[in-house]
Amino acid sequence: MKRIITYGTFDLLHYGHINLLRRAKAEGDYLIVALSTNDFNSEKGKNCYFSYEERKKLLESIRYVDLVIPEENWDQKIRDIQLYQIDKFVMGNDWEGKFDYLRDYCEVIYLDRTPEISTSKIKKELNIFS
Ligand code: C2G
Repeated sequence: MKRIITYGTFDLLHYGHINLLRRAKAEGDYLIVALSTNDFNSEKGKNCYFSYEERKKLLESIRYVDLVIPEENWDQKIRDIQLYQIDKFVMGNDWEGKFDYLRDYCEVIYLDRTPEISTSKIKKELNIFS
């Protein structure tokens, strides 16, 4: 069974996120999403609309997602890959190259982002100031 992992905030879940999750799952059989906690989002400088629990519920309702775990810091990826016996680490290509160090532990794949949609664009167009 090929086990995949991906990381993110997934706030104001939109079809760009779904495109990523669908293609990540297509890389294997079991997809784990490491979801940024509220505290880690503060560290990332992201002001989330939905709480961790709300974002987790949304992700768990997606057919491509098999497990959601908390992402609490930048440094947990190697531990996660070993703990969950991950075969492939998948991220959108806005992160191209940033996680190549993980190639010592598993395959690293960067997938094209869905260009025309983003949470910040949604907030801007709905006039929600982050
Ligand atoms: N994404 C995408 N297309 C978009 C928007 C996002 O493919 N239009 C992808 C991103 O490339 C990422 C995933 O969806 O792989 C989640 O996006 P974010 O929630 O913005 O994740 P980010 O804040 O970049 O967190 O340790 C890694 C970080 O937690 C990544």
